[in-house]
Amino acid sequence: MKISGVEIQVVQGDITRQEDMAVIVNAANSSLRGGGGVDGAIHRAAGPELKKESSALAPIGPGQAVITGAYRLPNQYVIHCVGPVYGVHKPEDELLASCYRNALRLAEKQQLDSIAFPAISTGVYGYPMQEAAQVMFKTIIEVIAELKHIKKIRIVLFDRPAYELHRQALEACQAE
Ligand code: AR6
Repeated sequence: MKISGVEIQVVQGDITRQEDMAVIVNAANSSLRGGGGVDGAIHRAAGPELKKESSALAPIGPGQAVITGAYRLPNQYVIHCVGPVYGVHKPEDELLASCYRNALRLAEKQQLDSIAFPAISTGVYGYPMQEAAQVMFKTIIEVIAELKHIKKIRIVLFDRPAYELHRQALEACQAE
């Protein structure tokens, strides 16, 4: 789907295998030292140099984002966002929106043309996926008008139900 000249894609897959994307986004924690889920997969694929660079930028709070190199990953950069822990960091919708907004602005500042996101906060951090998907697409669509360099935004979902849910959420957003 194209909005204001930017292609928004929803795919099922692994965020560490997005060879054609300039930058991938990590759902990190404030220590930026790696962890489970997407964070673990990204650090494993990138190799130990990533942790050296990212942990030197820590701590960052919920809603914030920083950019590092991608090392052994097939991308140029990794943007590390810390999502809100659902029910703990409030207002969680604002903090989750900040992740997407800050990541897009960081990529834009680097003049990158493509960015891939996982569904931040929807795993260990417990954010209900339907609600999180609405915040994600609403924020992306709000920020799109600011973008000059980014031409492709890809949302990468690990499993089939998450993929179906996000496809429907994007269609619902466009219908509004
Ligand atoms: N590619 C794409 N999506 C994935 C992948 C992958 N390789 N692996 C998992 N997902 P989570 P959070 C999905 O828990 O909720 C870490 O320990 C997963 O199914 O990775 O923001 C950090 O260090 C889920 O829908 O991130 C933090 O401590 C989504 O990615 C904490 O977890 C996000 O799940 C962050 O929790």
